[in-house]
Amino acid sequence: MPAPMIPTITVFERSPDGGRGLARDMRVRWALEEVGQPYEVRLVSFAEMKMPAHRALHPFGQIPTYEDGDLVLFESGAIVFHIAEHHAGLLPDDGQARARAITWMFAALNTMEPPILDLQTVRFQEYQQSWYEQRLPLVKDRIRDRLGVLSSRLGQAAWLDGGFSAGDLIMVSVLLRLRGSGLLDEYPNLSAYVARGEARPAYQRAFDAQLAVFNSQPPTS
Ligand code: GTB
Repeated sequence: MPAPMIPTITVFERSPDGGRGLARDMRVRWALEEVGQPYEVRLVSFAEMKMPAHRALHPFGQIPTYEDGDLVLFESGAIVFHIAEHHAGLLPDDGQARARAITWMFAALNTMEPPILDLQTVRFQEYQQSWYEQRLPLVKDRIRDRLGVLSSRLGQAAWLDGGFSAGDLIMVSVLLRLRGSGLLDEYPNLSAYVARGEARPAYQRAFDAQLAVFNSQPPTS
């Protein structure tokens, strides 16, 4: 019997998040840990990401990528979906529940993540603009609109639709980007939801693995 393939993912050689697990390889690692699939990691520098060899895997020259035999994927959502489709544990068996879990994955990526990314753009790239002070509260309010709806929908449930699913995995990963903004603290049930995600053993293993990569790199001078 041939040995099972071990997928390889690419991750930042030195993540700009300082090992806080905010880069998008974290959601892929988490999914692989949830389903018990071992994986290998290839570290890439910012320069390597833009070179032809990496662009052959990821046209936009980013991380993460996923290679499993002949299959090459990019886009963290697509990678997590692929993992969830090919292993038990991240999508329900019931067809309708499965479709709803997939819907939550898209909601996290298409509805929640864009305004959250806007906030990062404003804070880290636009802070010297004359209109920064005017734009910041507008962007924060757009996030509050989304968080308010999500908070009402979640209520006191542990997860978005029954048991933990890939929808929760992506949603928690997206909401984690708000840490430090104070916005999540305005919605105690969402803060507790994110904490529940982080407390999962698979999340912890994924977090420790990405932190180990960060700590293995020599400090920049
Ligand atoms: N839509 C794609 C996906 O979901 O996979 C987006 C991929 C993406 O943005 N990758 C980023 C990247 O490769 C890393 S995660 N950037 C390098 C480049 O574009 O040249 C984004 C990220 C970066 C930094 C932090 N941080 O410092 O906290 C967090 C997240």
